[in-house]
Formats: sequence, structure tokens, C-alpha cells
Amino acid sequence: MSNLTHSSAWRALAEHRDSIARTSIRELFARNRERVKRFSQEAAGVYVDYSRNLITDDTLALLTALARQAGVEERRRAMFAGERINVTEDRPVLHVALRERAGTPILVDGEDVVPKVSAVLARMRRFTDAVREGAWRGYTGRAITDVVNIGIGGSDLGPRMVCEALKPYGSKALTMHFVSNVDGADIAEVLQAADPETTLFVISSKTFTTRETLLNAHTARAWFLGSDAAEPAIAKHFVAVSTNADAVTAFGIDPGNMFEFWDWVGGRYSLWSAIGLPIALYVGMDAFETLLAGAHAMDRHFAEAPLEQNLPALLALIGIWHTNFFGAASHLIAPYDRYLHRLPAYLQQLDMESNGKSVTLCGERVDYATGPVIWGEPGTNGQHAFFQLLHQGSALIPADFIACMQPQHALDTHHKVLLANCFAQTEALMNGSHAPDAPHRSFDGNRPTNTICLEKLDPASLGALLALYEHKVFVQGVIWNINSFDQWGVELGKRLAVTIEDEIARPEPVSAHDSSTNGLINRFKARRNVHAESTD
Ligand code: G6Q
Repeated sequence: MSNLTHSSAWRALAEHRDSIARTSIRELFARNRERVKRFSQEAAGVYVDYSRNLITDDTLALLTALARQAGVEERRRAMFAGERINVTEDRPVLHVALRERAGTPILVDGEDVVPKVSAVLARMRRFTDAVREGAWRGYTGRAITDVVNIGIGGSDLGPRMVCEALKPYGSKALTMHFVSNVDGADIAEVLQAADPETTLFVISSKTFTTRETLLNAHTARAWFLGSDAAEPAIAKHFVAVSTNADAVTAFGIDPGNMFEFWDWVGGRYSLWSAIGLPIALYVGMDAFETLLAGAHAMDRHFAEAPLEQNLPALLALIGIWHTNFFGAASHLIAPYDRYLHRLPAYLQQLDMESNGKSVTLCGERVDYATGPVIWGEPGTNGQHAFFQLLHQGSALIPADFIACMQPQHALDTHHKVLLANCFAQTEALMNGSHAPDAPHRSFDGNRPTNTICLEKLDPASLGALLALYEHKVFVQGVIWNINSFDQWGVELGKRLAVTIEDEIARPEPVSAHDSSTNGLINRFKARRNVHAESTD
């Protein structure tokens, strides 16, 4: 047994689970007509109703005791103080410093990083203003009309999701494109419609060594130079966002066109850094800074509120309740807002790359479940697809429903219907419905949900919403005693792909792998040859 599952707080929760499992969320509502008042809260403009979970005052007292026992408050302090809490990479974790707009010093190795952050933001402002105002022109003197961000993982998902979410605030003069996949179809689709005279490429890569990004960047560069443009024109059409100035220079981008960030910003936590350059190009620097301010407001709430009233902590603890005490293996994100359609994909990386770990900080294998599978689709589409399983399937799937009170459009009836569906689903999931003569029409109910409400999806509320999830993931990682800030699990596949890429390039068949891998590589080589001969 691990220290965690052996601990008094954990065992008390297990006992409590056995007694509360005999009741239902519906009964808890019947017992206390004011229940929602007790189990809902607002912070940084985000209202969370977490009353539709199988929790009582006792549950929350036991869960917060678990958090305290696990050292959540101490680790929270350590993160904000810039301590090296990412131990396997020996780095601080300071995405919160990127949103520290009050100038409160945050020290890394004795140096205040806040002025560095401000200096990059000022450069981003000068550059994005120039592009948006048409002062930054392409090599033939025409204004930029298209921005292509080339990046993957943390250098793609955040900016892409935010640009989608903030579309109503985006420039009408700029079309944003995001190329991430090494599948040539991704960049080919963008380039076939692009005009080299008016296209700006943002090469986003923290390391500037990522195979996919560099291959796509080289393809874009070759395409650009294949037009009438000559080498010096690259300076007008290629900028980089990276921590690696040498590699950026080697690629052929002037370091003067590089926007810097730092190794204490994790990839999946980097949209707040210069990785957010596409966001700033699209919505303007004022809106980008409002996004930062929204996140900062949630940071202050997370840093200061006691765990009992701390929204990220409460969501984390309720998640732990479901994952570790009720066996929930996945968690649904259901945004009832079309502009948030990339949010589930973004949260998949944030949560699953952070907490998809099974070794503790002490190097021991865990004997409890850690991060769940995160998935989702916007409502109401999901209702007509997989919601069947939520209502009547055999798996317990807790869900976050996200609703905005004000729409981004004038179609009021649509918005009423949308939110009516959102509220109806969570009610149905909780209450179920009993059909004594028709078991196939019975719904057990008792399916837990949180409903997260924003007044309106705007830069400030989006920033706060994303920070809410970041800190939720942090708290869970602390309780599970894992490192939420490394990602060694993605390394092995990357290494093997380099070997296989080399083998594919050679003429002889391979035999060094298992028979399945050998067979697939050799089949591909043989079929490529047949195809090459037939097209000769
Ligand atoms: C995120 C991960 C990963 C990373 C990509 C791209 O936390 O580290 O998704 O962002 O592999 O890396 P580069 O930005 O270095 O190209």
C-alpha cells in the first residue's frame, strides 16, 4: 500500500464513500432545498455549480483534509515562488509569472523574471500592431492577410483553441491557419490557397528541434522561395517563437524576428507566453493582455482562497472523489458554446499529458488511479451522439457542462434553446427517470456533473476558465504525488520514429524489429516502390 492509500484521510474517504453510496444526488437535493447555495461559487467571473455531485459537507471536509495532508497549500506556495517543482526536468513551473501584470517580483535563481516577461510583451505589441495596421508589409509591399502558425502540441493547441474561441474579437483582415501535423496534407492544404506575398509564417517551437514542426517549416520556406521571393524576403514573412535562438538562426530566421520565452514555461502551459503570438495577431495585444488578466484573476483566487472556497481545488477534489473512490475512468467536457469547440482537445493535452503518470515523485509505482481520459464535444451535438452512454451506459462518466449567459450573436431563440438543452441534460443525468414496465426506458440518474457559467465568452473570462483548469490539474497532480510538468511518455515514440525514418530511407528490407513492425515497414517500402515504378 502506498502512503496515499494508507493515509488516514484516504481511509476516511473510503469509509465515507461506503456510507454515502447508499444515497443519491437527487435525495441530497430533496433533503436540502438550498443545496445549490452551499455547493456553488463564483471567482474571477466564473460561476461553478458543483451541487450535482454525490457530496455533502462531510465529503468536502474529508477531501480538503486529504489535500492538506498531501501538501497542496505548500506546493501551491512553492509553484508561485518559482521553486523547482518540476523535479525530473529540474525547472520551476511559472506560467503564472506570464500573467503577473502587477509587477510583483517572481524570482528564478535570484533574478526577477517579470521585467523579462514585460519586455517580450512590449515587442509582441509593436510587432502585432504593425501587422494589424498594415505597417508591416510583405516583400512586394502588400499588407499581410494570412497568418500560418506552424507548431505542434503545446505550440499549437492553445493558440488554435483561443483563436477559435475569440473569433468574434478577431481581425476581419487576417485569416488564421494552424499547421501541426507532419501529414503533408496539413501544410499542403494551407499552401495551395496561400499567397506568398501576403502570408506570414509563425514558426512556434520551444525547442526548435521538433521533427514535425521543422519539416513543415522547411516545406513552407521552400514553397516561399519557390515563388518570386528571394532569401532576404524571408525576414518579412517568417518569424519564430522559441527558447532556442541558435536553432532559429540556423533555420534562417533573423534572431531580431524571434520572440523569446523560457524553459520554466511548459509547452502545454505556454499560450500565455510568446507562443500566444498568433492570438495577439488575431485579436490584438489589448485583448491578449485581457486574456492574461483574466487568468491572473484566477491565479490570485487559487493562491489566496482557502481550499474550502477554492474553485480549482474543489473541482480537483471532486474529480479525485470520482476517479479514486467511484472508479470513473474518464471525464467529459461539454461546452455549450460553438466557439469552445477546440476546448476539449486543448484540455486533453493539459490534463492527460500532465497527469497521465503512474510513478510518484519518489519513483514508486502508484497503487491508485491517476489522470482520467478527457474527452468531449460541444453541446448540443454530443446529445445526438454519445450522450446515450452517459445516461444509460454502464460506465460512470462525470462531466463539466460549460455555458455562457450571453451569446456572441443576435439569434436569441437559438441561445435559449441551447441553454435549455444544457440545463435539461444535467437535470436528466442527476434525476434519471423510472419506467417500471420498460427497463430499457429507465434512467438511473445519479450521474455527477458540474456546470460552469461564464457571463460571456470574452478574453477575460476565457483566461480565467483556462487558469481554473490548469490549477485543477495541478492540485490533482499534487494529491497523486506525480510530476504534472514533465512528459517523458512522449519521448520513446519520438526516438523510435527517427530510427524507422532512417530505415525507410534505405533500400534493403528491415529485420531488426519484432515481426509486426518489420512487416509493416517492409510492406510500406515495397508498396512505395511499386507505386514509384508505376508513376515513372
Ligand atoms: C507540452 C509538450 C509538447 C510540446 C510539443 C512541441 O507540454 O511538451 O506538446 O509542446 O512537443 O514542442 P516544441 O514547442 O519544442 O516544438
